[in-house]
Amino acid sequence: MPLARSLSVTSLSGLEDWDEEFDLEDAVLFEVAWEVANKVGGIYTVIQTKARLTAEEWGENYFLVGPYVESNVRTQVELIEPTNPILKRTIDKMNASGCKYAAQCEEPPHILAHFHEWLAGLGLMLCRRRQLPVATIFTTHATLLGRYLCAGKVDFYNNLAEFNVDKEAGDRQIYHRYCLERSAARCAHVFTTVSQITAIEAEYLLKRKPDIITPNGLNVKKFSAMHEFQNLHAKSKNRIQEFIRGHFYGHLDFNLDKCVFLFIAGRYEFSNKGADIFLEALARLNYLLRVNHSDVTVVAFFIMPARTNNFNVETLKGQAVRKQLWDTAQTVKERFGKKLYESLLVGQLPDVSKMLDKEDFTMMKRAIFSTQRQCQPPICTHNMLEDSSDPILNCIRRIGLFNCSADRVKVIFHPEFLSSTSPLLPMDYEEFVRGCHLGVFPSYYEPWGYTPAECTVMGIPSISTNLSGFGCFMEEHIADPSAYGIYILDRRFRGVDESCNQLTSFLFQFCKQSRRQRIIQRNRTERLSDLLDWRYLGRYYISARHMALAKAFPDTYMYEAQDPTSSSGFRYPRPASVPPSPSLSRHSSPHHSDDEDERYDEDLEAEKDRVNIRQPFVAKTKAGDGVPSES
Ligand code: G6P
Ligand code: 1S3
Repeated sequence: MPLARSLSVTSLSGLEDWDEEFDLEDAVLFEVAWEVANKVGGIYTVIQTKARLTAEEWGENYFLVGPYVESNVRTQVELIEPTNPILKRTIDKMNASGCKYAAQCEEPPHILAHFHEWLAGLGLMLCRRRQLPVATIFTTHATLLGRYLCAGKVDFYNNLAEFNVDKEAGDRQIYHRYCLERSAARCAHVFTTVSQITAIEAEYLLKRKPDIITPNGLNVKKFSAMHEFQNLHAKSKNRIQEFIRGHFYGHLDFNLDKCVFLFIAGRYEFSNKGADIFLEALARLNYLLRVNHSDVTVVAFFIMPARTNNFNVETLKGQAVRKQLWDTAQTVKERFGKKLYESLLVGQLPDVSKMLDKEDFTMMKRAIFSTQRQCQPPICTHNMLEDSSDPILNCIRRIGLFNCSADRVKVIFHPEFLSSTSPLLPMDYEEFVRGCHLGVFPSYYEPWGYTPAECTVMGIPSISTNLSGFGCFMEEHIADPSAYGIYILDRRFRGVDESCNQLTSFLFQFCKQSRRQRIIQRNRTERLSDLLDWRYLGRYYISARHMALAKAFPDTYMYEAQDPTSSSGFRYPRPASVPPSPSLSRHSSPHHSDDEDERYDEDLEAEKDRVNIRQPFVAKTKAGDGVPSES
């Protein structure tokens, strides 16, 4: 029997060691998903951000397979010829005669195919059904039934063990899709999911416990100047403020400098993503800010795509009016400047009372007149196709947050993903997030949750929940998450009303922070980014791949699983400048000493080095341990 090739690393050192120690040259990796170069939701982000690290490991033997969508191919794909002759021949044959399996080649490579979600699951089942020599991995990013059950009025997490899964899937007319998902999970050599909470869900609903949890990472951008992300926040915030000036024209009776920008973004699943509880909490916050005579104004953005037929007139008009005021001010400034210049040229100080003439005043009066407005600033930026049944709009109608003057909380619903080419708010999502103060994601169903993770790596605090993969992951790895601007709402052990009160309290405390406290908190938030970097989290995918290869080709590969306790060594300590008593640090208002934070930074870096948080790894036990039996 040929000697089994070990796929574990012997030290927790850098990526380069992978290349030196493991020869994956005769193995080929296919990663198959509906969202390859096709943005629908979070899986696109997983694949897109992970690609660079995976390509570093697999080089030219890494292939992504997705749907052929002409517009996406044109904008996202560079067409090239495959260099591997076997693959070239295979692709030629496929092109010539449809998607037929061609493998009569002499020394075929070891094939590893990683399928994401039920949509790609059929390929996995066919590989197994036809007994192809392919190692398979199935990753589910959410279960179909979980998503459907949660969207209804079901106490999901307390009844996981009780569901009659076939009946529930049948009742919701998703039985065929459910069967695909369940079979793919059952057939795969290795089954993974994105978080512990979804692993439990999968065990009950798909009837297989995942072999490995593969949390989602991001490509963390590090700036050479440490505080560059703070400058970016200020820059992006200015642009959001410009938009607000236009949107609220005629009603700008609040201080923009004391304005706090909150946002929720994502797939439009009203209760799964927690938009319901967010709106309710905003109504309560509005009341609290009013009775406490707060000078803070909150603007809450809802960025969730719904069916529309374009921007509405009132919203576009707002930006046009703002632009007109700007142009008027520029014209008057130029005329003023010219008169000043002429006066200086002849050696005279100007007569200030004559610097603005009648024409200037007429121009300015006309501009001011254009800001007269009979209606309130709009809630929604677009014409909604289903306005009367839209859940966000209906909830706003019920709770009465209508952007009135007296309201301290204003709401803007932008039912389309953001784009830098928009005539309304010309910013891409990243710029927008950077300009906000707090991301609010109080999800009930959230296998991972990229939105709060994206906030974190940009140094923007966020609220997530202990029902989201991200929230649980942060709770596990950080001693005092809220001190770092990671607020984790309890939606697991509290009723809806109680959770809503907790959310209101988080928001109210946040609004009470001074600018300095917000700046300190953003610094702390940004320190967590290493934890969410693929350079660290990519190790779980590596481990899953090795496990699958070892299972499918035991004569060639050997998987050395890890002692699970050794990986959980890293935990961010409480920041040095937060008082140790939980009651004092409860709402994490950062009390501060610069020296303490500097010392803390040094300690933290040392701790990161100790557990090698920046490096990929696979630790080991004896061969075969941890490898599940065939299902
Ligand atoms: C960053 C900038 C500061 C700015 C601050 C505003 O830290 O570097 O110049 O004053 O953002 O913070 P705020 O929380 O009020 O938006
Ligand atoms: C799913 O997308 P979603 O927003 O429907 O997959 C994402 C990527 O794994 C995950 O972050 C999210 O929680 C899931 O819900």
